[in-house]
Amino acid sequence: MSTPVIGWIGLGKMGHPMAQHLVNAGYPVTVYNRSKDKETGFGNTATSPKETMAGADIIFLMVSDDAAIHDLVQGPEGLLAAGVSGKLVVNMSTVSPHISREVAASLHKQGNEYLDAPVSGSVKQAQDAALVIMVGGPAAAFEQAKPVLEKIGRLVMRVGDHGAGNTAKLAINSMLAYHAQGLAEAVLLARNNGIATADLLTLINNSALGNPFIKIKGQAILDNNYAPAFALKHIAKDLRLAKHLGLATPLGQAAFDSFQHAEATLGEEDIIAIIKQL
Ligand code: NA7
Repeated sequence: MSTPVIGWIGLGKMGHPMAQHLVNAGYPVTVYNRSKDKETGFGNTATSPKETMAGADIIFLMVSDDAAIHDLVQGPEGLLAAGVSGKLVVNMSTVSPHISREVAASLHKQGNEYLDAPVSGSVKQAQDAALVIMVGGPAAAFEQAKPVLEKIGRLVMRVGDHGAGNTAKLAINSMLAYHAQGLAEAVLLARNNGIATADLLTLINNSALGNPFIKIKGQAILDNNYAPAFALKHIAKDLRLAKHLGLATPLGQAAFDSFQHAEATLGEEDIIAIIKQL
């Protein structure tokens, strides 16, 4: 297939570096973001999702949540309003499997294809093109998107049909919530009993429990730096979505309660800001 024309919608903390990789790889890319200031630096911009859809072969979405997808797809200036066919929409946002299946069905009616392709990894992995990308949707559409996704991720894997990528992502992010809360609780237990946080983190990072997440978030606790790499409000959303999938285990319920409670005051800070609530 000749080089596909790319439409990219959503230039937040994740979407911006991801779209930039596709520009750097030589794809013709047109971007759209609701707040126009975030489009600065990109050559080709569209005035609406509808225009983005009409002008591209593969249209990527990287936005906050189900409500954003609903607006961008069904809205008066949304993807469906373009009334075109033969396009592939790849939704990389973390959303519910339910909305993925709904959007896939609406797009199919017009003769378009859809993949859910959420990512594991945060801003650093997005900047390094090292995301782990899990895909739900038909194999043929997957093969079409794969070469483009490989410019953004270090692993691109199809796990099933529409919604399967979202389901895998929610399982992973429930575990992410346990890691964040677990690290915070261990630091507090040690600190309250006279162990320096720096010492505890050195021990953890040299043990079997040391991993990139614990290393980065441990450093954030030491630096008292809660600027969002992965905003706490996003994990609160993911746990709500996971609950709809049946998350009701002891850890799952505890993490759900903890992050819902923290969202009102700490939602705009990083996930590890959960330590401030505890
Ligand atoms: P950010 O940095 O909070 O960015 C969110 C993006 O979503 C940003 O481009 C927003 O546009 C856009 N957005 C949000 N709501 C809407 C609506 N209703 N319509 C159009 N566009 C919207 O999030 P991240 O980049 O960190 O995360 C993106 C996804 O990856 C998310 O699913 C995470 O869970 C994982 P704005 O600039 O506000 O106009």
